[in-house]
Amino acid sequence: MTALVAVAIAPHGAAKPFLTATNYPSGEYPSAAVVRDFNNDKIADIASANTNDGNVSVFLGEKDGTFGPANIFAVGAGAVEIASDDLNGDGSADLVVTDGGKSVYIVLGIGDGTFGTPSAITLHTDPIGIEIADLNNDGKLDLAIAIFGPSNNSKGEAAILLGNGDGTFAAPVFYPLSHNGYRLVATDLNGDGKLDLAWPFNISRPTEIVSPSSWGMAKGLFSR
Ligand SMILES: [Ca+2]
Ligand SMILES: [Ca+2]
Ligand SMILES: [Ca+2]
Repeated sequence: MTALVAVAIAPHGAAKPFLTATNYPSGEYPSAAVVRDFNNDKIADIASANTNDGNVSVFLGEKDGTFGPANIFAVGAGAVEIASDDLNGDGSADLVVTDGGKSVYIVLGIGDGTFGTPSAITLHTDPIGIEIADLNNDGKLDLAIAIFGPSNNSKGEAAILLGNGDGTFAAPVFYPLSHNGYRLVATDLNGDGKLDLAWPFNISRPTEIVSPSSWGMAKGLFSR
């Protein structure tokens, strides 16, 4: 078991201008985390994806900025990325987890900090980065998943899964990317009111990460 590191910011004017870290035990290799209010008490909570254990640790926030012990539940063979939003519109935050293998897991929140049984969506290879957004402007949240190819020099894909508004999704549609990439973001890049996708390229191509002009931009992707 390894630790998810949470930081407490030193009070304004405090003598030490450093952050103080508190370690909260999580699952093995917590590779990603998301902050959201999972028990609807208006206090931020943390959920971490624990890669090697294939589970998620949920830490409920306390009023004093500390967190309770992890509530851990299994998702699959791995858990490499995690994102959260209210996928079914019931007012409680839900989770999306990728396993880096072949699956994306949808985990609906109960609203008290616990979660239902994960449901798996199978993709053909290596789903990693997750973006939750209403990509087609129908008022229902959709998923864009960064599909990492079988090697660093492979070309990746974006998998688009349109939401049904109830926590289920239509079959994925795959769009080939010009290069590989771990993550993607959805934002309106050309100001036409429609979300576009952008992704930094593979870490083996560092100059393309630091220069925004070299990001792969999918303007008009969804009109193809
Ligand atoms: Ca909370
Ligand atoms: Ca929900
Ligand atoms: Ca939608």
